[in-house]
Amino acid sequence: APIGVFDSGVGGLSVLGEIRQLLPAESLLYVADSGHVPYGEKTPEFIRERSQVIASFLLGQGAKALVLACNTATAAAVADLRERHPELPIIGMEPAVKPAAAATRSGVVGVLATTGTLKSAKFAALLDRFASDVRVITQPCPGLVERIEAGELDGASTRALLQGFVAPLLAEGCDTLILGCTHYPFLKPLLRELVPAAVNLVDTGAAVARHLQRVLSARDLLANGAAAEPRFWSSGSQANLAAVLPVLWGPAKSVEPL
Ligand code: DGN
Repeated sequence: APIGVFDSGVGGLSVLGEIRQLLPAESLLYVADSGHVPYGEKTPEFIRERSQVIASFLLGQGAKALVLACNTATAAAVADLRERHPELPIIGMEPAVKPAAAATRSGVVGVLATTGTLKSAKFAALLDRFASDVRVITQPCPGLVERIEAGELDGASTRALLQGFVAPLLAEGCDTLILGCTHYPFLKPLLRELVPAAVNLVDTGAAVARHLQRVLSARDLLANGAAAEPRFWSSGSQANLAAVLPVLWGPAKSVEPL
């Protein structure tokens, strides 16, 4: 059976890539809720509703596990989905505050994420648990997700926008930046140009793939045999997802309507 992965748009492809690399035998299903991107400024109620609709769709496609490859959707909806599907392995994202607190030498950590993630109770609880010894500065990044959805990973407008978000964090002495949105790992090459080499960039895609592996293994759900071709759905423009897939994923795939 396949693994169902979803995001508000193309950001979750950064997580899908980590899953493909670690678990090449797994068949993968991906839903981009592009008809409703970005999630960052939507209400938690709206995001919970969308997550229910997409989870039901993926279960209908036979998914044996779900990955919410979106920090914003995880903060708003993972508890609700787990309540509705108590038997189903459901993996979510969370900004890498704990690894960042361990990595910083300056004691100042910056978090780049959506407004929704930063305002959530889940994020507040995460700070309470792991950020006692470090100073954490949060930076919402409105507009950045839209640039990545357009496949613009290093154009002048993306560069200017990102520079504006990062400069105040560097001025405050951050030596570690948390990429707290699954879209942002695609900006790592550009970020590396914009920040000093000593600054750590941390994200959670690889850790989430390892967690998924442990959960599937514990339930004896790991695939054996060859993976089927991955399938992609979009609730918005299929042409847009098809155009961005070669940049963010690999050889062009057909995109189905959701
Ligand atoms: N990719 C999502 C996240 O990790 O938070 C949200 C992006 C968005 O829709 N704003």
